[in-house]
Amino acid sequence: MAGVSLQDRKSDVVDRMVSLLDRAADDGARFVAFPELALTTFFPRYWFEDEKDVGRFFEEAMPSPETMPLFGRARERSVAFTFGYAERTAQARFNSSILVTPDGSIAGRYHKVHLPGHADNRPHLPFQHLEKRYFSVSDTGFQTWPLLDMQVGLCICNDRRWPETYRVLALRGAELVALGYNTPTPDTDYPAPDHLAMFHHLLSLQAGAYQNGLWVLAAAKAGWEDGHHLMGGSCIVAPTGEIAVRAIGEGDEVLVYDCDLNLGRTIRDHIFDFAAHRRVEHYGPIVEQTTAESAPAPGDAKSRPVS
Ligand code: CDV
Repeated sequence: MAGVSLQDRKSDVVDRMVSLLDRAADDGARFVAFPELALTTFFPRYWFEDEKDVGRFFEEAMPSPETMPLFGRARERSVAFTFGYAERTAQARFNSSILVTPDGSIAGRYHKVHLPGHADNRPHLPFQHLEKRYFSVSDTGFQTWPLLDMQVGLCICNDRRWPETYRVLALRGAELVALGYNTPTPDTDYPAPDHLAMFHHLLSLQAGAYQNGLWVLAAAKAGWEDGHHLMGGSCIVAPTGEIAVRAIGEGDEVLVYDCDLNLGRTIRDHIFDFAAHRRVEHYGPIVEQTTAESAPAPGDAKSRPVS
């Protein structure tokens, strides 16, 4: 999807989503993936002092009056879909995505695990990344749900960079992982050559797909929002790690691919046959540590020899 500006009405954004869903359904799609925080601009780039200025970005009910037409059209077309939005519950605020069945019921709900950025105000930056201010860490964890004739897992944006995301979803039976993302360019927390942003995005998706033998659908909110740029690169990645289809531009665009679920089975029954080859007795630090042990200092007795 192209960007959504601060002035855009949610109902207009939903109209765009309905037309994209129609185009996908016309091309034979049975499941449609939309981006993270699809209904609004990527508001975590802004510091809002006053809580009342933040409320308009959040939904308390889903479907909401504005999103009802999307649920309705998907039901008419018998298409399942997923999209991301900012959710306020009685307890907390989450960066959420939902999985909706072809009959319009919500089969799954995921709250983002990996929240990038910071919670404090950094007004010196050209834009901020305040997910840690506006959202709580997930209370759902990574889950999968049966949908159509497959098992689907959800994650959101920054989650796609973490190998743990795909592995947990694969262990929970995912055959397809759908995610949306808003990736600002440049990333103010990580100044790096421009070409690395797309490379790291695709590398993460392709590695996650191959190492777990599953399909990955990645949907960007891309292009310009209020003078800020978001990276494109929406794509569908096969369990072989190959990109099956990829967006060309940064506007509203439909990518359709006929995903053969047996392709993943070949990988999971052989090179990544978890039951035969995983060695959990050697994976302890993955769940016991968040930080890496420090490398030995030069001159330390344990120091590695330098050749
Ligand atoms: N929405 C995101 O999670 N964006 C992050 C940026 C901030 C690094 C991403 O991983 O793309």
